[in-house]
Amino acid sequence: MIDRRTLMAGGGAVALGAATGVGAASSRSLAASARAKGIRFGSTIGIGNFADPGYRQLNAAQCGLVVPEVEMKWQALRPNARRFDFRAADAIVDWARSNRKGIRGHTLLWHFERWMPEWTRIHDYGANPRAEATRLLVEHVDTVARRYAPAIDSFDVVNEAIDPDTGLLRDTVLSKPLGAEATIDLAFHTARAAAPGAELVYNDFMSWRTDDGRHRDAVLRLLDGMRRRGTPVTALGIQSHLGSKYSEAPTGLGAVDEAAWRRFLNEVTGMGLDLLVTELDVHDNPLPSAIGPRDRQVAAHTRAYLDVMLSYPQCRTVMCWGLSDRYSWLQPLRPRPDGLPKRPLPYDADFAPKPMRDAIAAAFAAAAPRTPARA
Ligand code: 9MR
Repeated sequence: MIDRRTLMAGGGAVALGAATGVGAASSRSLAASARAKGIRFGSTIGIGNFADPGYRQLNAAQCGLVVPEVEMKWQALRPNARRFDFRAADAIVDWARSNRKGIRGHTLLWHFERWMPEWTRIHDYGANPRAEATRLLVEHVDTVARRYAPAIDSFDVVNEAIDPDTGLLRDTVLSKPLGAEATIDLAFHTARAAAPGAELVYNDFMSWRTDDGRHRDAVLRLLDGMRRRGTPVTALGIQSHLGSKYSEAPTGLGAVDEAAWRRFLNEVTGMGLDLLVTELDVHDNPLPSAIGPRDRQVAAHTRAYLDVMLSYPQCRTVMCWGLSDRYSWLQPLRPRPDGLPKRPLPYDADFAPKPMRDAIAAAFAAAAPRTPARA
């Protein structure tokens, strides 16, 4: 027979577990499970969810590392050519520091025209557009990296510079007068000067999918070129939006080519670069409506993927792109055909742990210990 005290204690643990993800079944935080192997675990927080105290508490309990979802992008920091607005980014940095979390910076340059602020397109670049584009880029990267370098030891310097369909470098209003390669190089050199001790990352969404070979090859060409030119990139950020591509697989999460993926990772690490999982989530549109089978497939896919990634001792950072299904970017942007809420993250919409959370913890438990990241 269970007495009242035991019941109360158990009930308390369950209630606390639902709120913080720290319950009887998962008493060790994901950050602690990762840390035991020299890995940093974290997630993105920011616009739309940072104001939720329960969600901040979940992040505080589970993460050793946070990354602002939008607040450090040009679109958020630069209302116009003359001014920076650091308020939203500072609020996250202050919260992370007071909770003793590491912080990643995302992103000093999203090299994708669509995500540059509108004013950059109507800006007067004057008689020497090359000089003005250089001035704007250097001013931005230098100001942001210098301001946050004391708190941030890892920056996504350049994000998504490649068109995955053509394998060619994109162009933006800044890179047209400078050339795409020169723009990317300048961002890295400027970041290095402003944040001498930081990990400098090229971040992109090439994946282990069978149909992603062109994107993987293009990333290798870019990294190899940077290495030959002496561009100070130190790591590849692998976004890891699993299962996502434009075309939906009719069933399951799409075919993966683990051998090709390992060849890719071998090439990247062979260049002396570290690996980070920067934006893990699972786009579950092609999976069944029923929650049980759906969650199991999401978890199995996550586990298989992390086992490959963590087999590389150069992989010392794993970040989810959100912790709770309530706040996934995929929810509004890629709705399921059956209209049901998506379940792409380790915690459900009420912050209760899901099988994906167990899969991440199990992958950390199975991983070999590694020399911790610099921070
Ligand atoms: O999740 C982010 C979403 O809230 C923003 O509206 C969007 C534009 O800033 O960016 C999303 O995050 C992206 C990240 O910065 C880069 N990789 C893909 C992410 C999902 O689109």
